[in-house]
Amino acid sequence: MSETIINRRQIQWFPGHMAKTLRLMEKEIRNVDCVLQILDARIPLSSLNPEIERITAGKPHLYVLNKADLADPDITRRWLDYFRSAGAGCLPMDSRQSGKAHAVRGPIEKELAELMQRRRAKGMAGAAIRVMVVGIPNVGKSTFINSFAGAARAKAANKPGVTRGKQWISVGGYDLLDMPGVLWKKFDSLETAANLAFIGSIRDDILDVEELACGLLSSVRGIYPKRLLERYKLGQQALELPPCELLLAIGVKRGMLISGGEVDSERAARMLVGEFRASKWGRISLEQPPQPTPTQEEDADAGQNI
Ligand SMILES: Nc1nc2c(ncn2[C@@H]2O[C@H](COP(=O)(O)OP(=O)(O)OP(=O)(O)O)[C@@H](O)[C@H]2O)c(=O)[nH]1
Ligand SMILES: [Mg+2]
Repeated sequence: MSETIINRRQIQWFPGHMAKTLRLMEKEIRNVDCVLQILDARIPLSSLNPEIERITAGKPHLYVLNKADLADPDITRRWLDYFRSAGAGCLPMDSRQSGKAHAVRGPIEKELAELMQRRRAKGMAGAAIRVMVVGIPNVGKSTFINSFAGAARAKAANKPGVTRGKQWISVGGYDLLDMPGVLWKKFDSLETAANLAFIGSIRDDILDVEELACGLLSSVRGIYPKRLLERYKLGQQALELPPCELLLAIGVKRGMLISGGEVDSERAARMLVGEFRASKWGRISLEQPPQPTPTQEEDADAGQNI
């Protein structure tokens, strides 16, 4: 993966307002009963923010694999197993469906059973459950809250950085705290950075769109080669091309030429990234759960067969 996906000019995916959000989170965490970390179902690990993990570690935690409608359903099932086998509450979600977010009520109330029991004993059974909704930018936190509320109570739009301050939204015995999206300072790998860029969590204006498109092609052709060939009516041999030549071949197929017959590679790149994000390539997961490591018994069994 190229290092230039994030424009060399200025690596500014962690602007001042994100540091401010982390400080706000540190303060507000004391005022909530539990945390919902919204992940992107297409990249559950790349979208899991280690800073959020650190700040929210002391509170009951539930993971929501949002935009599951865009992800490969088989891989999402494997991710659910992965989180659950690690003892973490986790459920898939399409937050664009009004009311669907109510699916978190059961798992939250199970997680908070003791707290609710204590409240009942004190005659405070009616007290609202306070939930902090956190995650990376553009992952769908505000849309999730709107789905829970059954109405457009929080501002949501398809670009990172829409929510700028905290907002409490009260609905049906719950107080939900909407927070601005936040990334972290140092990504552990270029792959993580690229995945976050592909799904639109890093502002596009600091990204090089052609590098972004080439990176996306490089990633997707390894996992879903047929989808690309079918969508852009390419022959099998196109898969042998380096990603940036594949981008040009797609530009030619789409008639995106400039004077002199050259391909308008920037336009082709924008089209590609836009089509991926709009799910025109079908339901795609860019990340798969790590393979389970064999247990010691399995190792021993395997040893007996040698
Ligand atoms: N397909 C699909 N789109 C979703 C889903 N949830 C949210 N979206 C879309 O994702 C975009 C971002 O949604 P927001 O709710 O504004 O995201 P956010 O996490 O609040 O973003 P910031 O406030 O910028 O951090 C919008 O275009 C939503 O319609 C989902 O489950 N499926
Ligand atoms: Mg928001």
